[in-house]
Amino acid sequence: MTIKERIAAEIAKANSIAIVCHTNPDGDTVGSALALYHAMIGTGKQVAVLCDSTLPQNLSALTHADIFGVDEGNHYDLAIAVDVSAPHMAGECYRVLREAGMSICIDHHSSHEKMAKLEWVQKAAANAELIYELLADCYADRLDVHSATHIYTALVTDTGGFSYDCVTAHTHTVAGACLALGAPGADICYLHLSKLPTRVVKMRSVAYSRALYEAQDRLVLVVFSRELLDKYNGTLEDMAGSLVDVMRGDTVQVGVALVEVSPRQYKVSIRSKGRVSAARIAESFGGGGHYNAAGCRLAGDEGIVLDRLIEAAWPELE
Ligand SMILES: [Mn+2]
Repeated sequence: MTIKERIAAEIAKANSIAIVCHTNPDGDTVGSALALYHAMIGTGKQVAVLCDSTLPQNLSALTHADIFGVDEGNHYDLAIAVDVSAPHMAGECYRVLREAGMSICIDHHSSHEKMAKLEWVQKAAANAELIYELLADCYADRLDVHSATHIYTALVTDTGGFSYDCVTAHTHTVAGACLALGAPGADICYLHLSKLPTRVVKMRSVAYSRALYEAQDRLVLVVFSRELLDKYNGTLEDMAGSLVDVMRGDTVQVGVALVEVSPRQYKVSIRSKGRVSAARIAESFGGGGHYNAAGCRLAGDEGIVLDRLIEAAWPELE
């Protein structure tokens, strides 16, 4: 019996099933969960899809997205975690996994921590690649435009539009199968990779036009001041990806975005390229993060905050 057949056998046995996503859900955990849910429709089973946090706007348009709920203390015969790399990533929903009669993890993270009785952990660019394989092998009649859209959304969002190192020929094979099933590839890419409210595009243009380029254009700082945020109803959510455009600059090694969350209080996002460390800059102000993507908080007059950041970034530049 393959691992996929074992999973299908557990699903067949269970009457009540919970599919569990990770907190702060992304396209991969949501797409994986909904494609799996779609495979179970019509089986007469009672299936819940659980997540600790609410869905981001651009994922709530997916078929079945309204099924998402939070843990209400119910008991399930079977709980299946998708794209959940560690118990804490399930948040409160970890209880469901712990207390279910049977538990399964389907995950693609190399850092995966065992948390279920049956584990299918396999390296892939997106977890939805595994879900596709499960559906193709065991629920082929449930592979249609809906599940293909779920899976393609997961692939696109987890790979930055197939642009990351982790993308393999298999990723593209699955993507090709989804397109053949009718997934609207171009629409999915626009919705998840590029679409923004026009007011955000306008706000960013103003901020970019005032950006500070330092150290022979190796360092760029962008300020979203209170005045700018107020003018365009800017929120912290609008800031996701706000450094992508400035990091395109071929001389730029470090990009910094300052968001004035309240008067003279700044949330600082730092991005860097290659061996240049964004984390070290953030750490010098008590923040942290990943090597090339980090953040911290700073307080004070804009000019002084900028000077402190420039001073801290300078030694990191190459
Ligand atoms: Mn993932």
